[in-house]
Amino acid sequence: MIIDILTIFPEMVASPLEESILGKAVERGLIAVRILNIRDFATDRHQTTDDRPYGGGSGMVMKVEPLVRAIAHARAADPPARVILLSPQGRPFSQDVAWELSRERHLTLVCGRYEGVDERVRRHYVDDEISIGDYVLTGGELPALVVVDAVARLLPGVLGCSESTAEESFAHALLEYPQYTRPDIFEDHQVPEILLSGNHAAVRRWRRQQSLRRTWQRRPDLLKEADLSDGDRELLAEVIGDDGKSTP
Ligand code: 4HQ
Repeated sequence: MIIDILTIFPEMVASPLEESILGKAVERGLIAVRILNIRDFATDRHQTTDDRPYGGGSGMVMKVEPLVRAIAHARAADPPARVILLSPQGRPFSQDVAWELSRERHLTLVCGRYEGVDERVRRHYVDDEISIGDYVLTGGELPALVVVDAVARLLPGVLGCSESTAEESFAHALLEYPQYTRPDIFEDHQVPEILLSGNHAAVRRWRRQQSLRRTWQRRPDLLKEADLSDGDRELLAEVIGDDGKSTP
């Protein structure tokens, strides 16, 4: 998959793409990330990318010409890009949206700054608009990295075979069960006995029950979407009323 990131702060997005799983994915050619500086597409002497808003008011607006030239450059590639603007007004990003984007061959992520981009860019030159959440950031760069990270890990070969994204999508809508590693006792804190038992069926049951309980306690909204089996309902009934803080 080709991913372009259009930004006036290329250094802000570069290093996260060099580390760890994303860095490996790039090295192995599973994703090709091209960071394009919008400033390079400005045509005036000062390479201006922003200007004052028509109608007055505070802050600056990203100019239409450099953005449209940068987008045209990305679209001219083969295969042509799906162009996505990161903005609080976009459709909410989610695991489902990440799966959807993972099926594309070429994405172009447009990062705005200041008060945002000229409305004509949004209306006529962008295919999709995505928000990573209901809070206000200083620019679209961090949201673009969030999207790249969530999408890249779904591509075949990006994760080691131990972490299965298909399994994840199956279990989807439930929170993860608690994880422990050595030592089995740290200060006063014991790892739940069942995890040391070697009883794989009992461990599976306990983990499923923990996922259900956590989801019930912290994200009941997710539980409404999950299709629970009769067995799940029984597991949940056993632990409803637990405060989630007591030792399991
Ligand atoms: N911004 N999800 C303002 C965001 C944002 C978000 C991006 C701030 C664009 C101009 N983007 N700029 N939340 O807060 O995507």
